[in-house]
Amino acid sequence: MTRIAHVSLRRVRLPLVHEFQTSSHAKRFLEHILVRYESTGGAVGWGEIASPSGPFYSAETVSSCWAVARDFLIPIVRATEWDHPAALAGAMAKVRGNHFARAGFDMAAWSLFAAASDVPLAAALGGTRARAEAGVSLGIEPTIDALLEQVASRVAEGYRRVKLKIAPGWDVEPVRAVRAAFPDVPVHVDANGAYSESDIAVFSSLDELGLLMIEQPFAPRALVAHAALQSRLRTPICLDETVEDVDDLVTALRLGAGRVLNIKVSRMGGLTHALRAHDVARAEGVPVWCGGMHEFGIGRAANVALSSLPGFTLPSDVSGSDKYYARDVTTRPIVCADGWVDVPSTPGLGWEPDREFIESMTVDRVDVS
Ligand code: OSB
Ligand code: MG
Repeated sequence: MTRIAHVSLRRVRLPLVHEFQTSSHAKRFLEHILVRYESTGGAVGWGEIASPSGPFYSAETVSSCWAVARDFLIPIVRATEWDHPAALAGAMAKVRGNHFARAGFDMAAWSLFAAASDVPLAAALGGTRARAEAGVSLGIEPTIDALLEQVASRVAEGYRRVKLKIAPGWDVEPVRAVRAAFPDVPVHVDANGAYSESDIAVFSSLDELGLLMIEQPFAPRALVAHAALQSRLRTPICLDETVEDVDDLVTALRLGAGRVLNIKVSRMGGLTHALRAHDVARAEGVPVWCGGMHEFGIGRAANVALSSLPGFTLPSDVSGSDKYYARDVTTRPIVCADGWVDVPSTPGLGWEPDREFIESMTVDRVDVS
């Protein structure tokens, strides 16, 4: 049985190498919360709470995660004895919602469990692939030329699929330009729920462009609208924000609201829940891929491990650390070579957190023993 003796939270701020435009503003740095466990037996685990700073992707923010972690999750973790990460996830499930916050704590349990069991995290999860196929996510650029430049450099780096963010006013025209300039590159688009049912014409046009998928066209809870759109399109709809748990997935599949699933460790509430979504999707014949939240090296390592599972048959958003950060929180960066990220075969997370660097970039801390 495992009992956690020490829990540390570090709110860490890293500069971004390429500022990206969100629906609200341009970002130049990101803050994520790193979670460190030490068990009574001396085993160590790390997790990452990769919430965006504002409540625009989900309802969570870095500050809401900080408060929920400090006031509710730390007490649960310190009071629970567990033999498997799923048991700790079960104890944390009495906290409603707050999936990003719970995901960081669940990830720390898995990385500790894998390290203490002397197996790689990927193997502990049931992963079977030696490498993860890497796609890259490109934000809204100031001009189409700037976007084409981004695509060219990422394709030259070897990325095997390009995802383009779209929003009203930045959709058919830039996507058509990318398809014309790079006809052989697999492309998909991600709307992050920015459209409504009155925008059907945009999706009819996108449907002609041979895209791999159209991700999250409508608002998260608009399941019926997604089903109606999917019935009119050849291009598969991929759900992201809509699916926060396995029940959402079952509902979406029953309604025909999508044909592909983006599994994010953060959005699902951790690796335990991501694994369950993978198993359900696989049983239903639904292809999945691993989405990202601009993770630092710890969350990114979990994404790589998850992507080694057999149902991850599409390229994941597992770019190298260098796409976002000049220096990552691990002693070695995560590297994407020729469009693939190797799944580590060393026990535990597979990358060593750089504690000195983490402390130097920390803007707030909590330590409970
Ligand atoms: O919808 O996939 C998304 C980042 C922040 C919020 C939403 C999304 C994203 C990404 C990031 O696309 C992809 C990555 O981490 O490489
Ligand atoms: Mg998305």
